Amino acid sequence: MKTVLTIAGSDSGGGAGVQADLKTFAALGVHGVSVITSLTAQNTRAVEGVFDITPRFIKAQLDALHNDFDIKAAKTGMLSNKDIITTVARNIGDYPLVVDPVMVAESGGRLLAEDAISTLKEMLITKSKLVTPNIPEAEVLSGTKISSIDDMKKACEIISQLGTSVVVKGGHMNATDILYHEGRFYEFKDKKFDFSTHGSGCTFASAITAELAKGKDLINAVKSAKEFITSAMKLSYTPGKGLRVVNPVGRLLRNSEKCTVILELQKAVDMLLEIKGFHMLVPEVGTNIAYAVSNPEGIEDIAAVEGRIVKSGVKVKAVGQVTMGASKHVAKIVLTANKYDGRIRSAINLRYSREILEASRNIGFTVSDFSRREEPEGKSTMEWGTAKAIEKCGAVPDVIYDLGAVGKEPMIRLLGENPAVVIKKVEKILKAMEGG
Ligand code: PXL
Repeated sequence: MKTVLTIAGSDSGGGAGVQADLKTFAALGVHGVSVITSLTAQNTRAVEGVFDITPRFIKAQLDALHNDFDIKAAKTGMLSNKDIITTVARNIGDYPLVVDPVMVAESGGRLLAEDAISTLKEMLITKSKLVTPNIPEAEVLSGTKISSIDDMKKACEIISQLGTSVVVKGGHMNATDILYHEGRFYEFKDKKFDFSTHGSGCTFASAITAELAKGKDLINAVKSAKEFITSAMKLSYTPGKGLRVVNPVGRLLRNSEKCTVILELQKAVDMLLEIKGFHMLVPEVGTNIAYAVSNPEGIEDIAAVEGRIVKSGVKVKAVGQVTMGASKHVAKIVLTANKYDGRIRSAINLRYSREILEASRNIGFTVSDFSRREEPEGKSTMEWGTAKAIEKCGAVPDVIYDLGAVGKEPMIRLLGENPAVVIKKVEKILKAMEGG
């Protein structure tokens, strides 16, 4: 593991500052060490207090780290005042430095004394490999007004005269970032979010620093960091009563959850194929069983069997592998049901028969239905039908069926929290049918 250093303030609310930096480092697989410059008494609504650490103790932290670690890259965030900047500049080591010229918190609190800006420029930015201002910060550092991409480029050139590469972040404008590096401009475009998030600047600079430490060149480090911050913003959340906070570990958790979902579903499919009499429940078009990650956003967040599960005689087999996005039909049922009840993440479709429905009712399953004849044009049948059946029932039922239409096989679907629960329902139905 490469060691990466953040020199920044603590955000007691956990969204920005050192807290965001260390989450980002962990998510990107580097060892994070920290020098804390200031404590803020802060939440998602406001900075309620600032307590600056003494320059002496900031030096003590730097010395302790230099005495032990081989630091590969460092970033600075909140530096609060002139003395802190001077201390950091005098005691920093000889590794690539990314300066995030933090001035004001997203909630509005001042994080850098007005009279410290020239010190930041002259003592620290001059030592940096990269400086990462947002538009208001770039206006202060360059002494220009920015309202276009050309203005951003002009500001880059002016700031770069301090002897550094510059990336001006366009989040306050059109979400295009402009990097100026060795005399050339690079544009990084992305989706513009219609909300702002607390901690995004810290996370972006930390991601660049981690990528530099891992050996990427500056252009590719910025490119990776842009992708990282975009997903951290997409997965942002509201832990308090104020601003949204970025989620640097969101993508990591999502990916690990996808692996768990695939493995669990694979196991469930193996079990399903072993159930005696299961072939009686498989429709002509085949069946599929789907399992979603928590809070799925699309069918790519839902695992199923590629090519479905099909029968020939009494033999039932899975055509392909369990993968994300392998089903449209059953996945849309799960997606829709999950919007009504976040606990529901799995479903299977079964052959329609009155016997199966009767068995379901006898067990005490809740049963609801929809009619394809009432379906409005231009809608996805599975989304519309699932919603219709749920609303009719007042909750997500165990069973949703429809009687089909011309060229459309009638169908039964079982829903549940996970594949194990759904398979239990399959087994109960088979048992009840045996008894009846
Ligand atoms: O996002 C800039 C920032 C940096 N450091 C600390 C902060 C903030 C924003 O609130 O609190 C400690």
